Parts: sequence; structure tokens; C-alpha cells
Amino acid sequence: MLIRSPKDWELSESAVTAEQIYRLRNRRDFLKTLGVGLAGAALAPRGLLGATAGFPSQENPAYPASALKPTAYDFITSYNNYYEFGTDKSEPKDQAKGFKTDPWTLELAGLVNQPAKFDVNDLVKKLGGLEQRVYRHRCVEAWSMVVPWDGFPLAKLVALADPKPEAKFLKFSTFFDTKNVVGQREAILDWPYVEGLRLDEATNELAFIATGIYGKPIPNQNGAPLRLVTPWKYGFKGIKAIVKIEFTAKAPRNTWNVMAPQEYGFYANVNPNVDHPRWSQASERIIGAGFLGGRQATLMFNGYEKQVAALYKGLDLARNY
Ligand SMILES: Nc1nc2c(c(=O)[nH]1)N[C@H]1C(S)=C(S)[C@@H](COP(=O)(O)O)O[C@H]1N2
Ligand SMILES: [Mo]
Repeated sequence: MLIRSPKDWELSESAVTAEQIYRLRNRRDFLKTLGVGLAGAALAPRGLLGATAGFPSQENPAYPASALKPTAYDFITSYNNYYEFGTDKSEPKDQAKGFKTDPWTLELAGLVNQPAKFDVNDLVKKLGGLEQRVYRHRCVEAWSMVVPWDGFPLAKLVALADPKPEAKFLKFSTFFDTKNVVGQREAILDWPYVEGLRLDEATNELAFIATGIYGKPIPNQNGAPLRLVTPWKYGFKGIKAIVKIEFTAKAPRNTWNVMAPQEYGFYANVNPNVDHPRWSQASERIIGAGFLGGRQATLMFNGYEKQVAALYKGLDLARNY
């Protein structure tokens, strides 16, 4: 995201049609349109999709599609930041295609009573399936989408690991695979991509691990098979293809903070009042809203102030960006 800013013409608006706009009430029709549906997801060849357990998911009525207008599937899955598979927004869709994300193992480690390794499909079953939540998604580059995620609360995973009293933070890591992932053969970022949360952020009700989008397994370019979603924070906190979560006593560094500490902090809370050193964060471009149409004011904590403001009481948000 240091390299170039997104351009309006990278995606043709003709890619969006009324039929592609997701309507939760017509979920079955929508899945039919996509040609997937339940059976499709279950029978998908291993390696082409992420983890397939847990579908269909249960709508969480606290985060319905009726409250926000979901961005069209084509935009969510073709306009991506995923530097392991290219630095251009259009590249991950093609370049991540052949990457094998099923089977996949997640490791829980560090200051926990239950260190473990889980197959992702087994883990989803163990956690009791998937729920669907429609969340805002705001990148630090000042663009936004609305994504219907399928997944499970991160708090469930934390409970499974059973952190020791000394555990205060979570450190998340993506794979490091120079054999299969061309982008990682070059020092574009400090690989592997890592991210962190405070333990109380990780157990906030909003913190979510996504294994799906629009009711089917999450595509590789969006972070299959497991990807962090923290909707009150800038998108770079949402680390993709997680292989390990380590519980620590001290705050871990996160990749973008390591790359450019003056520009990207540990917290990365969406804040229209604290500008990025090189651009304003007061408003955002709505992806898929049209060439002229789409800007809106950015909301404090991306509109989730009620759920998360208490986490940052007394913290100077201009210093702790
Ligand atoms: N492993 C990894 N995770 C990542 C990134 C990345 O380059 N590598 N990019 C981040 C950034 S900057 C954003 S905005 C989101 C984009 O998620 P999306 O492509 O699903 O919209 O993923 C985040 N997670
Ligand atoms: Mo981002």
C-alpha cells in the first residue's frame, strides 16, 4: 500500500449488475446464481477452495445485510491487497489461484494452557459451525467496502487456547513459502506478514475469523482458509491465511508498523480525525459505487464506536494510531 494508490478505473463499473448485489433474503437464489450452493461447496475440489466445513452459515441477526448494502461479490474478490500474490489490486485473484489452502493447519501457541494444532475443517466443527456477519471494511488507503463474512468469533478460539494470566497479546502469522509463493521470494515486505491484537481486543464481540464470504468458502485472494476481521480497524490488521496464533506478554510488532512506523501503528483504529501523514482519513471511496458517485464520510471506529470505544478509554488516539 506504500507503492501506489488505488485508481477508479482499475475495475469497470459494468462488472456490477443489480443481480450481483447480494440480498440476504434471497440467499438461496443468490447461491444458485453463483452456481455454487451447498452441494457445490461440499464437492469443490480440495485445494481450489478454502476450508469447506460449516456451510451454510447461520445469519447473526446483530449484523444483518439489511443494515448495510453489501458490495458486489466481484468487487470483493477482484480488488485485493495481498502482497504475497502481487502488489497490484488485480493480481491476487489470479496469482493466488493455485495456492493450496485445504488441508490447512492452525497452531495455537505461547502463553496458553492448551497449545494445539488444528485442521481447519475439524476446528470449525469443534467450534460449532459458522455464522454470517455483514461488516464494513475500511482500508487505510481510504477506500471501503461492505462484506458479508462467514466465520466464527475470535473469542471462541481464545477460549479454546485458554490463555494464562500472563498472556496480554495475540500475535498472528501468515505462511512463509518461497517455494510456492513467488511474491515471498522478494523482500517486498518483511515476511511472513504478522499482526497483533491486545487480548481484550481479541475477545471483543466484533473480532472475527472469516472462513467464507457470501455464504461460501473464502477465496484464496481474500485470505483462505482463515483470515482475521476487525471491522473497527484499518484493513491491514485483517491478516490473511493465518498459520499461527501465539499468545504473548509483550506487544508484537506488526508488518506495516515495521515497514513504516510513522505511517502505520499497532492499533490502526479507523479514525477520521487522525490523518495518515500523506493523505486525509476524513472520507473514503466506496468500491463499486461508480466512477463519480462514491465517497462517504469515514466514521469513528468505522461506525463501531458503541462496541469498542471502551477499549481505548484514556488512550491518546493521535499518538496511538
Ligand atoms: N497476509 C496478508 N494479509 C493481508 C494483507 C497482505 O498483504 N498480506 N493486506 C492487508 C490489507 S492492507 C488489507 S486492506 C486487507 C484486504 O483484504 P481484502 O483483499 O479481502 O479486501 O488484507 C490485509 N491482510
Ligand atoms: Mo489496507
